[in-house]
Amino acid sequence: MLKPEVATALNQQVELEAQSSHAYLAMAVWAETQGYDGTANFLYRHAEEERGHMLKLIRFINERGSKAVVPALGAPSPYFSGLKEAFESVLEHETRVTESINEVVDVCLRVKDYPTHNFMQWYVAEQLEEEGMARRILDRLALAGDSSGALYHFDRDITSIEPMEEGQGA
Ligand code: OFO
Repeated sequence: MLKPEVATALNQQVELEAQSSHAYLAMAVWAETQGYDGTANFLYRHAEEERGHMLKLIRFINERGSKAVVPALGAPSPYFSGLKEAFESVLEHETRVTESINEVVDVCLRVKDYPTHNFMQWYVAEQLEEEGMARRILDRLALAGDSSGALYHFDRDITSIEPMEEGQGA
């Protein structure tokens, strides 16, 4: 059975992963309705990945004899002024997720829960990649500026970032 402080920290992480999935889903809808189809596909897949992160935590909590809590979620922001604002919000979000994962790891060390500490290392590595990916996307967007031609190419090419990220994350 998980120690109560570890179960609480993991369930808070479940909520944050669920919020991430929800936020990226809303962002995908925004991108699709703006005509950014490549970005929308990227974000729909990213929303699925975050749901996968949530499920992995839920299964772990239950397997360790505790009970996962399925959280209530608020509606995420449905509007963005452009791709730059959308991906700035992705980076902000991922930075928050990283901080939260580090806190879970801290709790595990404090109460000497080494199996959960070991389990969380997958998330530590995943966050490094996700933050890196968000930064690379923002770099590309900075190069594109306001040029509609460059943004068109960005939208067409964004999916090419994914296989590398997924391959590294698995
Ligand atoms: Fe990108 O948040 Fe999951 O781990």
